[in-house]
Amino acid sequence: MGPTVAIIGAGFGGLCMAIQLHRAGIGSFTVFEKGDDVGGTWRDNTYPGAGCDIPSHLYSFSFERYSSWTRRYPGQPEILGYLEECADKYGLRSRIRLNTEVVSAAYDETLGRWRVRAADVAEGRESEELFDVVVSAVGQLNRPHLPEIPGMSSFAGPSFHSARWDHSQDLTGRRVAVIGTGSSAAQLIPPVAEAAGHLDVFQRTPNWVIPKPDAAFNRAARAVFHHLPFTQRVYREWIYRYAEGTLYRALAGGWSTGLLRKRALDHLHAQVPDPELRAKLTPDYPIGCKRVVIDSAFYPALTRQNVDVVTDRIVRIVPEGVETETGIREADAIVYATGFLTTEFLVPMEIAGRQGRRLHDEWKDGAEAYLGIAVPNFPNLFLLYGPNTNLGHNSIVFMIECQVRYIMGCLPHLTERGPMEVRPEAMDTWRRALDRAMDHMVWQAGCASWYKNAAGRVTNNWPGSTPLYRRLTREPRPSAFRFAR
Ligand code: N01
Repeated sequence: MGPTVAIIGAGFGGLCMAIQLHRAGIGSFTVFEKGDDVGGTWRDNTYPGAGCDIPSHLYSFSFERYSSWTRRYPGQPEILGYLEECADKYGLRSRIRLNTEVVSAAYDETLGRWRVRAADVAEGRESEELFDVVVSAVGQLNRPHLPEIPGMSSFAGPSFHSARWDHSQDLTGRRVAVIGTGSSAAQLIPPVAEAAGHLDVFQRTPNWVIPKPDAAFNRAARAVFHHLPFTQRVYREWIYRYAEGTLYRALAGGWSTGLLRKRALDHLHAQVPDPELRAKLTPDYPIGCKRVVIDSAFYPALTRQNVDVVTDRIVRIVPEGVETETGIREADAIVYATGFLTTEFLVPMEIAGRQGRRLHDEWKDGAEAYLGIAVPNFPNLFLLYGPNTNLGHNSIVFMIECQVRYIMGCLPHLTERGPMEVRPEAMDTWRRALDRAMDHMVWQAGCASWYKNAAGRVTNNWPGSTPLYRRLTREPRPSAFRFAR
């Protein structure tokens, strides 16, 4: 039967955890999901053009390969469909409580179990249940960040965040303002530019952009993937190695930094003939310091007659549009493609460990976790896609699979020896190793990014290669943990 497990979130992480528990015959798990369906980020982000800039064959579970991907780079509906199929195939629907938000989890030391409180999203009614293990799978990019620009509420037209797209608004022929030029903006700007009468793109900092060599898989290619499954494995391995070999080395300051920079500058030159616009779009910080945008439609959209790239500082939002230091740019609708509250891990849940310690107090200087998975004083609490496990170069699904395997490896230990809690010494060693590795990475200096907290500490990214992470998480080392028995 095994321990009872509460999984928080039904996106890639939560579903992966649930599938592996199901496969291992550990039937007593419940997935809490505050949304009305599975899919996590792929349920939330429905803006036009939403998709993944990591190839589909890599951005999927290694154990659940899918021969019917229609494109090299999947669109949001296809990824969501994949996750829904996974939930159905493993019969997980009955284990997932939709529209149910975990508000708190408190470790009961007497019982050695977690008291998980969840609220019915519609009615607010709360209930509490006991679990042996809690696995948080809430992701890093689940809470939209709206900027604090004076006058935002005075705007006369519709305004919304990219991750909360208002599909009731028809932007055809309208004057649209998009604030922000990160990966979400780069994807939504081309279709919005095509529909809008006029589009103002408000860019605070230019991004490095490299091409996305997207293409449809024709029927022949799909048939090969379907009938010769090893070809999918080979293809996946090839993309994976490219990401590790070229992209990771660039982020780690290796020889490929110059190559990647040249690729981005060549891309800019090839797609933006106007030198004035090109100058606006040329970043002045090291490539990779912010997440590199991977897109081939973004620059062409910016060169359209009906699009202006506005770099004047935004002063305030006024009823008729966006006021910058040089005047008012009128708009009928505003899209905030302004990112997410990325460094506030597990917010707004209240998590209390031994002696009532609040996780958010423990993390007041920045979230951290041993292997990104375990936190001292929080027995039997495990994190998926936790602190320092984001990647700027490869598939997060890979990291999630490593973490799920590790947690599965912990279950026999905690079943046999009681609740397990990572030792502070193991955490200290881990922190020192991370700090040393971080020194080589491009994220540290030269730019602001969502990878860092207010104090400038990189709380989100994994500074090593993914093969190294896979090695480190291959199986739990019991000596790193304290057990109740
Ligand atoms: O958010 P971002 P995103 N005034 O934080 C600007 C993943 N993702 O949603 O750079 C004016 O990157 C801000 O400007 P600056 C991917 O990991 C993946 O685009 O801070 N502008 C920036 O331009 C990605 O990195 C896919 O100066 C303001 C933008 O808003 C992550 O999600 C697709 C502002 C925010 O960019 C987040 O991407 C999409 C202000 N007050 C997203 N505040 C895949 O394909 C913020 N900005 C896998």
